[in-house]
Amino acid sequence: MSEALKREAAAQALTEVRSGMRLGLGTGSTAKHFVELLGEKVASGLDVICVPTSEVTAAQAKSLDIPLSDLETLDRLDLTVDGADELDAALNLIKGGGGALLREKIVAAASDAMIVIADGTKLVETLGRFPLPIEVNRFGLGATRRTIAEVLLAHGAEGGLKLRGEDKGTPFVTDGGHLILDAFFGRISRPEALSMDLLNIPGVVQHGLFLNMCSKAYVATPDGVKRLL
Ligand code: ABF
Repeated sequence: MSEALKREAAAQALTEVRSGMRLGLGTGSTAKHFVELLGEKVASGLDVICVPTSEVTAAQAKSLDIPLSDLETLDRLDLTVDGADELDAALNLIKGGGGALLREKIVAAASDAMIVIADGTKLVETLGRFPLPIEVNRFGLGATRRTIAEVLLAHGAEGGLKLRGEDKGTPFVTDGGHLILDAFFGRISRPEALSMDLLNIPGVVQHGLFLNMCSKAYVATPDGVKRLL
């Protein structure tokens, strides 16, 4: 989908930002447009304080003189604006394709509201076409991988599990120093149960299912930006 459509979705989300707000800043190419447009507003006097969801977003925000803070200083945020890899009609999400899911989920959970901005290709009837990112601790990876594989089979995933970056010779390492296993489901029929089963595995740090966290979405399509509540 075109960058212009992503930018339009970002611009719509920006209309919800007011001076004095404490914002979570998302990660990914669509969130990048939001941060850029926010920087323009800050340059014209918008007074916000922001917590980035990745080192990449932090660097972009700093380059735009967007005031930054952290969740030690700000215990709550008013709004997080972030991208997604998939979203369904209930605004449940798969995130983490960019590898930032842990900080994204921490920031979203500390926010009173979360708006997702995405292009129309992210809308699905049932989550799972996009591989589910699972952030895992390096220690005991073999045991963790085996246990996750058992959980996947129990949830009907036949597509297996891949260590992100393995095919390139070096595993991807997250901002938090963890690894990511991508789980190929095809469709996730019981997301709440899967979420709990995965989080019960000691070596799993977090996963990319964002359930009941998103309150609104701006989805850009060739016919314009749709608002989903
Ligand atoms: C980030 O946005 C990630 O969780 C997700 O993978 C990504 C979507 O990227 P894009 O906006 O580039 O499609 O929040």
